[in-house]
Amino acid sequence: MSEKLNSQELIALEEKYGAHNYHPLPVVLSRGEGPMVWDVEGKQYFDFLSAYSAVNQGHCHPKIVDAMVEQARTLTLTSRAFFNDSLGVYEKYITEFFGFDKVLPMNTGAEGDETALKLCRKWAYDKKGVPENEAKIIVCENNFHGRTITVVSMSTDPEARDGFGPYTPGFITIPYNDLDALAKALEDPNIAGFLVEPIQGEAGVYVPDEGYLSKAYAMCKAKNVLFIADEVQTGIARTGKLLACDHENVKPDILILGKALSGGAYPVSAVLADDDIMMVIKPGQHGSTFGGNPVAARVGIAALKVVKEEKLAERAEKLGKIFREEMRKIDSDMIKLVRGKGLLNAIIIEPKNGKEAWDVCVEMAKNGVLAKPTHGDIIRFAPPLVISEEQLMDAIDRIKKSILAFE
Ligand code: IF1
Repeated sequence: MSEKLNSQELIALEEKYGAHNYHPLPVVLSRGEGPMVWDVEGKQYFDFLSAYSAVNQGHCHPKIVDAMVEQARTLTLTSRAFFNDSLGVYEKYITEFFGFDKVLPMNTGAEGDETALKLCRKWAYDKKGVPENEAKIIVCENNFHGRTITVVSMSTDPEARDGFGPYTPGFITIPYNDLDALAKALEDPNIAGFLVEPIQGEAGVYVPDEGYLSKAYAMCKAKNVLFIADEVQTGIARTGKLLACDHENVKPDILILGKALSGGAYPVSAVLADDDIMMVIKPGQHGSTFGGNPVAARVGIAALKVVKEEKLAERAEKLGKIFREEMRKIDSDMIKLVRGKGLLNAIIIEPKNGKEAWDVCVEMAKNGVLAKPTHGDIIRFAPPLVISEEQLMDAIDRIKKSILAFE
């Protein structure tokens, strides 16, 4: 039996045997519970990334893990060649939970976005009368919808996109939070849909102006264009409402969910729509080996139940306000801006004495808080929504101490 490997040895294994498609902070985690994680040496951290908002219900939530283990011991996968006793129960639960006629179950967020793109194009040809192969979908600059070739074909981020051509055609890019640009793009009769993140997470928690979503939705309806909300990161209570679209009472024509749909226990994603859209996909036109498998179904139900039972949206709303207020009190010229909604927040870091966001994150890790910079100068803060107010204040003190260490 090999003795327990330490962090350095485990990092060396990933360095030698794993693709170098990430540059992680030098922290090796081995256990998680609620808002806390522990590294191999036993050091405890507040997790302020939540696996990019997949662990909203907290690490290893007992109700979610129990549901997963019980189903995993019973029946894990049937494929969709046959029915099973979990999928229909989950489909009823999730469609009633979010208020849509139907759901198409997939596994990852990117698959959810790809599914939404196929659904939108098919609807355009079958229902809107757009000429075959002419459908166009409007997307926003600085979007992030996943890593597949078609999804990065929509990206404006050279790091995500360059070197992977040739690209999928049929996308029109407009500035985010710009209704005039949307109005102009909507003049094209072959526009099938508008795919948008209600808050741009990867772009640095870019919150659009009040009214942007509801006005954009109305403009799409006026032009018979589908409004497609990618709530993979902003959904499932993260921004203080069940969905970020709920802040403006917008019901998207197509809703994409992922990440916290499983509480981080298992890959579960979903595309929801009403019959007039969903029924354009016929048997054999779309699918996935694991999509809608029994374990995903039971995990999805358990994860959504926790959101309601523990009032996670209300918690995110209340604690998010406290977080932004406390961040804005920090007396440091490194903090250029604090922005966010619910418990999806970010600070923009002004480099100081050659120190930047990465250095702040390394210092925070030393002080027991884990977060990671995006786009160089932005630190995103997204703790599990189960964090208590007392724990939040403790973590805020550690964040303050870390930032003031550079004064
Ligand atoms: C990575 C980013 C966040 C997403 C939205 C779809 C997907 C994501 C709005 C795809 C995924 C993840 C991917 C992960 C890091 C993380 C991320 F930094 F990449 F951009 F959260 F902002 N729509 N986001 O945020 O879902 O296929 O990954 O399940 O690729 O490094 P997925």
